[in-house]
Amino acid sequence: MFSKVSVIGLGYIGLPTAAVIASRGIDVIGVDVNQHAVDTINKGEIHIVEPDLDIVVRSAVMTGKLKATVTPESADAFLVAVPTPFKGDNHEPDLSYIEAAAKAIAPVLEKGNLVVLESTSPVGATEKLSGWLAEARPDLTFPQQKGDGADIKVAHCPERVLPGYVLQELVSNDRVIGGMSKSCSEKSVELYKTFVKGECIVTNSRTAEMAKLTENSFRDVNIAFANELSLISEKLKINVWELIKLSNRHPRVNILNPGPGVGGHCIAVDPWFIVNSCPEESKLIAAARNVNDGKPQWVVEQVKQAADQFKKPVIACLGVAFKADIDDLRESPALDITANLAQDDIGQILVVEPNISDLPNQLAEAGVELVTLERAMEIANVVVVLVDHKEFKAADKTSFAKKVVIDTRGVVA
Ligand code: SAJ
Repeated sequence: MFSKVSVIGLGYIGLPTAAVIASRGIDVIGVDVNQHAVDTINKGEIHIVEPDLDIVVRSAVMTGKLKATVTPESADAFLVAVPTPFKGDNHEPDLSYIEAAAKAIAPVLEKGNLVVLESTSPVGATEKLSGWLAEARPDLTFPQQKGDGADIKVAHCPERVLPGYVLQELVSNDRVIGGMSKSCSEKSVELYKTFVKGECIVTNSRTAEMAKLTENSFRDVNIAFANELSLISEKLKINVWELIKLSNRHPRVNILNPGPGVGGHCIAVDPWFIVNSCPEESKLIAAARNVNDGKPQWVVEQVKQAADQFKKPVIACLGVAFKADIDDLRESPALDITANLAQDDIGQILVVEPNISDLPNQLAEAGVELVTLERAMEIANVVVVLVDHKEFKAADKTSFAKKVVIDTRGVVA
């Protein structure tokens, strides 16, 4: 029975998870090092953007089921959802946030507690987390010492929700649960069953870690294939969108969409965890990463060539978010491309981004202007489609015919 659950890290995964668990009538203590985030949540408001999250958080806080704090307190279970970025040229995973979380919860751990790592992690991170807990609490036993009989149960259950659909996917997605022992898995399933309608599938912690990395690498490799086709098609004067549509008519072919590069905080990061741990064996995964990372610069070069045709180029960049129909600009190739164009001073740069009301400083300070689609189509001579937002898909395509168009998303093509 779980009457009190603590969620460590109240970001894009931790906050929705905390709110959903609270909505099931369980007391939830959300812990974050960011005092501003804690204060915002305790007012029933949110500091991140995700559809309907504001409603669920407000109701959880108002009913007293969700409380945020900077200091961990005792609970039946602890879910750790902190960032795991990479550092340095070798893309080494940075586990410092997990280590800090372990040190923060160790003093309040009690016999019978469950600790679940949800952060996307390199293989072996859950065992490391358990090691840090054991170091801090020699009075308790952990699965690496006592297996099923340990005082504290430890597991990995990677988050798999798609930004923009987090609240639905938190409940409906299947969960992979990797306990450090059988009893660790069983206790975790019991916890997840309180709010997950999908299946909870049990494995060990290392396989669960690798499963998450594999999912995002699968996606990255397949997007890289599409991006590589877009470079080849440009050279061979073939419309890549038509090419993919035709190839996908084969019953066993399903090519993804090329784009300006891979953005977001997951797909462009997670494959490096595999490459870093097995560089010799991960040649395809590393090559895919490099193809996707190289795409923004290729787009910049295409735009420069197009702008060269005009005396006074006016370039409209359609979209700066990292993918369609969201306002998230973090790790966005579209934003990078636009910033690069502005920096290189190749002409007047306009941005159309229906999901934001102010440009980020980086663009505003470089003289970039945020305009409506109508205005952009009036004055631009080069139009660069960087995001397939619904507004661009719905636009009258005849107006594009008069422009030089670089369409990285197949919206006009
Ligand atoms: N993209 C393409 N072509 C495509 C599909 C995507 O260029 O055909 C680009 C998008 O424009 C975007 C990037 O890839 O820049 C990533 O977008 P996404 O929608 O594919 O994925 P994310 O990063 O928003 O979320 C992913 C999801 N993983 C998978 O679909 C395997 C999500 O389920 C994970 O929970 C999330 O990563 C995560 O947190 O790891």
